[in-house]
Amino acid sequence: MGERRKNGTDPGRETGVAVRTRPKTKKPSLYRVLLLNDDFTPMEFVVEVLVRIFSKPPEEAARIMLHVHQNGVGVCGVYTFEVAETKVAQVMDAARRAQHPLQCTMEKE
Ligand code: TYC
Repeated sequence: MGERRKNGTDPGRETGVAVRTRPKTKKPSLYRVLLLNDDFTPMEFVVEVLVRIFSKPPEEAARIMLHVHQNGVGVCGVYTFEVAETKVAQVMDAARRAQHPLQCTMEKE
């Protein structure tokens, strides 16, 4: 007798059109935004960046800055791709304007 198949799964007639009433949702990939240490950017500037661009409370900003200072690299936040990209660009722009060599990058979590 005929085998029962889910809607839209007849192998010869597959159209690729979603037919589920409640489509499976896909969680967006997340990206870590990283600050890199250097010998020249003032500590105060890094703290200001973390407060202004990453919305960190001043105490947490100071803690992250010191972690980067001591370990060479640190996470300032985890965001979806476009948000992470925007934060990196904002940091690099602020550093360039202030003529500090501060570097910021992102990596997939
Ligand atoms: N190492 C810098 C100094 O001693 C401070 C610093 C911290 C720079 C974190 C960059 O991402 C950084 N002035």
